[in-house]
Amino acid sequence: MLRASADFLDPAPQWRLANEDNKRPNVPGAPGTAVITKTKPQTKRPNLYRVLILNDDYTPMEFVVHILERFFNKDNESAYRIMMHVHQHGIGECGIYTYEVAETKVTQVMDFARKHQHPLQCVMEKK
Ligand code: TYC
Repeated sequence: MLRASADFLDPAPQWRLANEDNKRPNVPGAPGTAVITKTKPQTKRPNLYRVLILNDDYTPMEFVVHILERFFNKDNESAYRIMMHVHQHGIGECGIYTYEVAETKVTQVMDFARKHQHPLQCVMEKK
């Protein structure tokens, strides 16, 4: 297809010439200064939240491993490693999620622990 030569001179879509929307006609070849402005990208990165579990003296190790497999989709090896990290350091990361997903995970873990009468604590923090 044959294209008008001006097509090749058009800036990329995220760029626009400031004089595209002013009163002066955009006369081809006319002298003047073209001010180019960058528009805001329309995609925003979501805020992310870490879901953490805390150590305690009573929750069985196997129960914590099960929580990590069931609610955080960890394989048995990763779940065991995270559980031991929490056991030894007091706190550890289960995953990183958007606000609503993180909140759901915290609720699921707290409800499940309470149902089984374990004092396991799960919290979220903004990254
Ligand atoms: N400290 C617990 C025990 O010795 C095990 C445990 C690990 C508990 C991680 C909670 O988040 C936790 N039985």
